[in-house]
Amino acid sequence: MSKNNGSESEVPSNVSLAKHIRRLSNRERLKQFLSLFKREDSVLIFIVADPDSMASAFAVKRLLSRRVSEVTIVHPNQIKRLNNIAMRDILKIPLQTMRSVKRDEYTKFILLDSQPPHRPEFANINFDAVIDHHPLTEGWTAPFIDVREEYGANCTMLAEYLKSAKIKPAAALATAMFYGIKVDTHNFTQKATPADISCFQHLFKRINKYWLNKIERSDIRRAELKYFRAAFINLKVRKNRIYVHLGRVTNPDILVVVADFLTHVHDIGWVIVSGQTGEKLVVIFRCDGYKKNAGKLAERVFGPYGPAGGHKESARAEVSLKNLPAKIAIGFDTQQLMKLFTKHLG
Ligand SMILES: [Mn+2]
Repeated sequence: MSKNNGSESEVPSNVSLAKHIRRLSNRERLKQFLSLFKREDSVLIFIVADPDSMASAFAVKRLLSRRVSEVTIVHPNQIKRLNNIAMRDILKIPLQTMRSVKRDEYTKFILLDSQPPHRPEFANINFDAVIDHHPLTEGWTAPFIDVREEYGANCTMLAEYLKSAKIKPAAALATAMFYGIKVDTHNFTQKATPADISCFQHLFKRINKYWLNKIERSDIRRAELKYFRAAFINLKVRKNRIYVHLGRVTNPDILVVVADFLTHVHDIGWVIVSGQTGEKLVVIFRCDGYKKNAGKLAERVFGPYGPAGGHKESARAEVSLKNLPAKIAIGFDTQQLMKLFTKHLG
């Protein structure tokens, strides 16, 4: 199965295997996947923890629950986002760090929502199955490769597996997959297939909306409320634009939360929020996108000093304060932030 046929001998084997598995019906694909496992197998699932990958792992654990002796989910990354911590805890997704698990106690290895070259931690693992929706990478192979990059969410693929296995997900699993699809498709404003939409619709009647609300809203640490006070005290409005520098922040994620909050203000076209972590100035850009381009503005203003850019409606710059002109960098505040923009925005 994993061998190329003659005509494709130039093509790496993972490409033709992925092609082969893509052509199968959902039922055939499920059958092939399940045929990898025996009752006595202990299965280790690897993910880079985010909502889509956690939901995918949760689904595979359910799929294999009565078919193998054990399923453990591990991740190499630290889970920092509060929404993701809330998701793990509220839905009781059993996750362990990669370091806490002895790999030789397991007989089968699965990688979900990622591919071996994506992380150095995955490079020397012989995966039995890889199920992912990122563009197919080269230089690796596995007995089972299901990579469909057009899918908005990886857990949509797993929802198809569950459906073919006639498994109706309980509320926690349904909520996990529902949230995973929402996050990875940015509420269907980015890459999404009809399969993502139909799966989303199908899951809707099984989710717990209270859990979902709590997960979606949990994005502020109690200790971070002080940054809102700083924002209200320091913000300046000029020509429908809000500017604010929040000073030192322990985690730049709070800049995004404050910026997103300020976009709710009526008649405001631009929101520019900055903060300092270490010796770096992080600047978050938000605009309504109408005849505006946040990514281009970020590049124009901060490009000369460090990495800056993004999309039409949202962008980010992270520059070393040392790189800014001294008269701006010293005692950087909201006024200085505004000064940087007047040249470009008037
Ligand atoms: Mn994903």
